[in-house]
Amino acid sequence: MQMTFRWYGEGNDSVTLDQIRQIPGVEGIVWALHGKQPGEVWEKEEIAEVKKQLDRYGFNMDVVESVNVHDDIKIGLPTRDKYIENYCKTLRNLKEFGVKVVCYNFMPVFDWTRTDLFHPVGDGSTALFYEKDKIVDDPEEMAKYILEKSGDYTMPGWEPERMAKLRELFEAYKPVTKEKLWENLKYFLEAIMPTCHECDIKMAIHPDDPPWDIFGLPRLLVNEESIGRFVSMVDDPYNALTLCSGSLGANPDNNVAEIVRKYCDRIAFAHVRNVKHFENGDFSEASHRDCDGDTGILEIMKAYHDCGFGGYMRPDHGRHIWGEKCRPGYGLYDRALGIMYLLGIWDTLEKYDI
Ligand code: CS2
Ligand code: MN
Repeated sequence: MQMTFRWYGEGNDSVTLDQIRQIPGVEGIVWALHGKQPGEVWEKEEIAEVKKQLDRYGFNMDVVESVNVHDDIKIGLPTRDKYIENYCKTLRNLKEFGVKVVCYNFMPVFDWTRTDLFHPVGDGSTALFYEKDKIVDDPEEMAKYILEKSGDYTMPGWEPERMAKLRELFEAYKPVTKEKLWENLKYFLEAIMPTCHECDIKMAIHPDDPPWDIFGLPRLLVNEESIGRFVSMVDDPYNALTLCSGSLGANPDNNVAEIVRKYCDRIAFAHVRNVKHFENGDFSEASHRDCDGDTGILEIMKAYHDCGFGGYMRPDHGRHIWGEKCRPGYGLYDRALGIMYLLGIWDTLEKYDI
């Protein structure tokens, strides 16, 4: 297992590389060109600039999160082939810099959705929160709220330019049923697999968050069954998973550790995040400590260890603690605590062979 840390880039993150370097055990930075629109080619000079920054601190750039997929590909429009071609160009450029894993998602319109970005946890800290009843029919309301609350930083998938076109986007997705979306995902993957082989880059899909249909939009990767469908639909080692324990774990019916055991050979990238459920279906994100949530962090780490997981791992969303001003879910302090907890479990499993 190789520990990594997500960083949004210079001038785009409250956390610095110098700070990340002081967290024990971090070998690589999970990065992206956040200024790029889906469908645009990532140019070599732009990638080289990030490499220069990471090299200064001895970090690798093996994992990208995310190269976003253009809506025309998800919707299945004729223009998708042009965007697939651009995607392949980006993969070829990334290969030049040694990138091994590209994380992406196939969620229509929105990336992850929460109803409160700074919900009090009860100990003075705040965390991302999902209140079922607050999911109103009007996604524009939600977008307005999220944009207002995310402060100076734009969150991936919730860019203001994108939100301005929300109604149009919803209209465009109208004919896309769940089955159609599966078909479009298959088309995309089959088209890019040869380039992935050529470049030795694994495509690692991130599950949908939350793992259920939302605002009438279909969601595909939500449980064990759908993950099974995904890996067999394009049965290729380069068609891989970003196994996000928090996304899947938002549904109490999902046993994430079991999913890890079942699909470990296809997991290229592990996101470890803890979630606490409430009886009415609401959930809150929690510290990475096992007993602070219901995701089963110890079981999950044991599952990875038992399977001899050799891929990349990162702590996922953290709480906002000690008054830190940061991107929602992506502060320094709680994710650093998370890393120490995860590495503590891992080192113990390694040393005592349990
Ligand atoms: C999220 C997502 O769970 C997560 O890691 O913060 O924004 C995630 O990066 C994307 O869904 C991956 O494409
Ligand atoms: Mn995740």
